Amino acid sequence: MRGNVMTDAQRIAFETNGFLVIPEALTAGELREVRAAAGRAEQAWRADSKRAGIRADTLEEVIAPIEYDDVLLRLLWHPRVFPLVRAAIGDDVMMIDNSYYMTPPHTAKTHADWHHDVGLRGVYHPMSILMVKVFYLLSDVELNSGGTAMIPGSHRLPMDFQFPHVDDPKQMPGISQMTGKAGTAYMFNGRVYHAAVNNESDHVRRVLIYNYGHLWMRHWPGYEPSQRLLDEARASGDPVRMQLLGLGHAYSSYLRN
Ligand SMILES: O=C(O)CCC(=O)C(=O)O
Repeated sequence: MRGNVMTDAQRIAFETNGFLVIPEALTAGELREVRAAAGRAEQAWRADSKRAGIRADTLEEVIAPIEYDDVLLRLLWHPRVFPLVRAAIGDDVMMIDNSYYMTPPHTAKTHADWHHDVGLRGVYHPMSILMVKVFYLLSDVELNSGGTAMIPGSHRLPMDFQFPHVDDPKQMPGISQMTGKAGTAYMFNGRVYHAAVNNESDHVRRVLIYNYGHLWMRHWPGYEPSQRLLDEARASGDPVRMQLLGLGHAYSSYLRN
């Protein structure tokens, strides 16, 4: 693994809290381009109800935005964010799933109550990182915008740790809410206990999500890359692009540069 990609402050934040905020991860120009691409994806998705996704009052999800537009595909290996993910996961990093979430205004309840994304029941191994998820904010997110809330340090707790039950996600003790301007990114260890708070604002909350794990894992069911994306990745000859889409030997491939 390449060293010194994270600053000391980033490394300490990620190890102790389990998450890291990357302000201005997208430049103004990138944000414009990504928003336009996400808008095109949303339009195509809305025009065809057979396209995979969630169409609910609490959440609209375009499944696999990387299939819709190369701008959204290339965010998988964004030059300021992907090196941080690779530093956290290791050189066998692979994409697990990817989504475009649109949380409607004034949701009656959250689309995602408190949970871990990953963890091995019966195995307490707090130093291992199985998944890292990156969120890119495409809209400004404030405390009441339906954003992610996390419990700092909860990735170190065993899977059977008893968190209190709360009716409103914001009532969970000790939470830290992810807020920021559009263009901000944050990444977190999938073992961190997290939720989305209710969107009490007048605005749709828009985020792109890229989830990463190891090449020996499987893509989340329903998020497997299409044959077209795999063929294009092979044709590109780009080892990062190929491995992120799952091409390589599960037990011996890894990125070398
Ligand atoms: O929408 C959010 O902020 C939370 C999403 C979530 O819980 C997840 O991706 O696992």
